[in-house]
Amino acid sequence: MIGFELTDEQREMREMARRFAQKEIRPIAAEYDEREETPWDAVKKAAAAGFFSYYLPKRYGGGDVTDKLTQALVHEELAWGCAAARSIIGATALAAIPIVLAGTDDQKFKFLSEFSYDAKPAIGAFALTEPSAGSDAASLATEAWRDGRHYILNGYKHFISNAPIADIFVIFATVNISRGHKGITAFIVEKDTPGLIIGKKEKKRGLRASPTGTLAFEDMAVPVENRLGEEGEGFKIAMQTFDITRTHIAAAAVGIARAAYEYALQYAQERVQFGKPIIQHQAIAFMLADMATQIDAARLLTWRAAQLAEQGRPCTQEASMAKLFAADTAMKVTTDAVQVLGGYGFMRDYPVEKWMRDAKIMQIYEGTAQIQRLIIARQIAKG
Ligand code: COS
Repeated sequence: MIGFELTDEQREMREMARRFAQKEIRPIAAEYDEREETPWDAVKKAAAAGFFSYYLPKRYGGGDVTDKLTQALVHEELAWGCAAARSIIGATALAAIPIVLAGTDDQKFKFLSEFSYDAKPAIGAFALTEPSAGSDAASLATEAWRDGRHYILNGYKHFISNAPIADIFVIFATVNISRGHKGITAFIVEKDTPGLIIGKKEKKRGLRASPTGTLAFEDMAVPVENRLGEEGEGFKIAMQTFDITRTHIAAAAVGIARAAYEYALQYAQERVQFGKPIIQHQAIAFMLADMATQIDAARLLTWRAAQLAEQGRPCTQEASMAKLFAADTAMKVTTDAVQVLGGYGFMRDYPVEKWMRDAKIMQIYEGTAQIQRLIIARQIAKG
């Protein structure tokens, strides 16, 4: 039985996220994009409204809205407001979810509760990527040596979302590089840990209000009780996290595409050329028809992946399909929206070119489009 009806709770949460995005995020999006600054005011308001913690279990201070489809609805709305603001919240979830999946009760109490302070929540960062380990995450080289009650970490990470502003980091390092992915181990690290060096903030094409940066670890001592899972379990923890968060990215991509489509549709209804609104020219009408169809298809793939994850069923393939299709849709729809607006679309006085810049990273972060195809291909080959 396939149902497309949302429950009252899901509709309510979507409405709340929509109102928040309309009132608090969309109006400031262009300004913070231009200044490449973190929109702290919106971040604080988002925390007060519960967007940093609604999905965490009540036992650890969260809002207990653990339903994955509801999470997808929220990510779509927040990204509709501004994909950079959503990314600050999403990258924090990317650090919190491995703790939900693999943390001990003590770790959950300590760290998930910090993500749940509505007054000033901890910002999270997930540190996997290295200069020589991007798509090939298992080849990471940051090392962790056991020394009594501590691990000593040395290494370097880059392209880490939220790194310049994070309070809590989930860091992946290897305890034995010769063991490949079986040596990778996850650690929870607090920002004032000696030896943690927060490096330069990257300059980016899109998502410019969401800070991304580098991290270095110089003999950074991490207590054994901050190891997440067992030695060698880190890679699987990362992959299981992606099974959930790739659906968040897919939903965010749908949100960006919807923003651009709505704007282009309204423009096409108002803009008159050759004596009639341009939507009455088939060239434009068919572009809008394709945009609407692709957005619906991307959303349905996203909802399916979220629903499977919610039911605790395997969803690796479906999450990758959703992320792949939704990210490509966001890129195509935003590019076409610029085209519908013509010269206006190219100008920074209009929001469409920002959506096009923001869409690009959806095809790259949390696994490129090519990696999603690799995952799907491996899954279908397995049968
Ligand atoms: N859930 C649980 N376990 C998983 C899994 C999943 N979704 N995906 C893989 N694994 C397990 C495999 O079962 C395998 O375990 P065993 O050795 O016990 O059989 C192990 O992890 C290694 O898997 P695999 O052989 O597929 O690893 P690869 O090194 O070939 O790479 C990809 C896997 C390419 C999928 C992975 O490196 C990846 O996702 N890369 C992209 C990284 C990324 O998204 N970076 C962005 C960083 S955050 S912005």
